[in-house]
Amino acid sequence: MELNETLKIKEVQLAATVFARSNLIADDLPKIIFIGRSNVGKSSFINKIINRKNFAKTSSTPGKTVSINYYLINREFYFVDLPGYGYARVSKKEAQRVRELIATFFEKVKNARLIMMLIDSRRGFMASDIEILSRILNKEFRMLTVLTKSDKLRNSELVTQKNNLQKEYGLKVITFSIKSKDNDEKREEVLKQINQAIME
Ligand SMILES: Nc1nc2c(ncn2[C@@H]2O[C@H](COP(=O)(O)OP(=O)(O)O)[C@@H](O)[C@H]2O)c(=O)[nH]1
Ligand SMILES: [Mg+2]
Repeated sequence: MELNETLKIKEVQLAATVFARSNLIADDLPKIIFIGRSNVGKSSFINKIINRKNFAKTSSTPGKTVSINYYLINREFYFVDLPGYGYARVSKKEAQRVRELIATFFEKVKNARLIMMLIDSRRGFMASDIEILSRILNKEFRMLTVLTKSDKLRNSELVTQKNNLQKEYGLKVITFSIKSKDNDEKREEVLKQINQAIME
């Protein structure tokens, strides 16, 4: 496949659901990683990108997914769906378990090509995001920030939020809403970024 050609998602398989660090996938296939606070809209975003209705389970009960899900795409690379962090109503012990699982994942991951960090556009970066970000930036992973639920903000507010993140953190930022009419175009844009990350 050529660089810049749009990636086609032909096949998606749930390759693994991992609860313990000893079960993390250790192979060399390229990995596209999705991370964000719980309830940020990560499952909705992944479903849109892979074009499946409810492959990544969406839920109205935040803090439920404490596993790492690996979706094998076209038998070539993985989408890695990391557990949502920062949800106030889980126990301290559970929150700690999630942080440790994420930390171990980033220490051990092989061939991480792109990290998509999802941020609620109404909230911007929160303390728990910064904590995760500090781990990621240390490793110089390639990153794309996705401001989710953009339908909840006025366009001018969205632009301000986007510019802030770009200026303050030097991040590449896109906005996304499951309710927007342009999300097919957004999907194409994201697939292009993923393709580039895999090809390079
Ligand atoms: N208004 C709005 N709601 C969204 C959007 N994306 C997700 N949601 C809602 O936010 C809640 C959490 O979504 P989910 O994808 O399960 O988030 P996750 O916990 O990060 O995986 C659900 O009720 C979704 O319907 C969006 O773009 N706009
Ligand atoms: Mg989810």
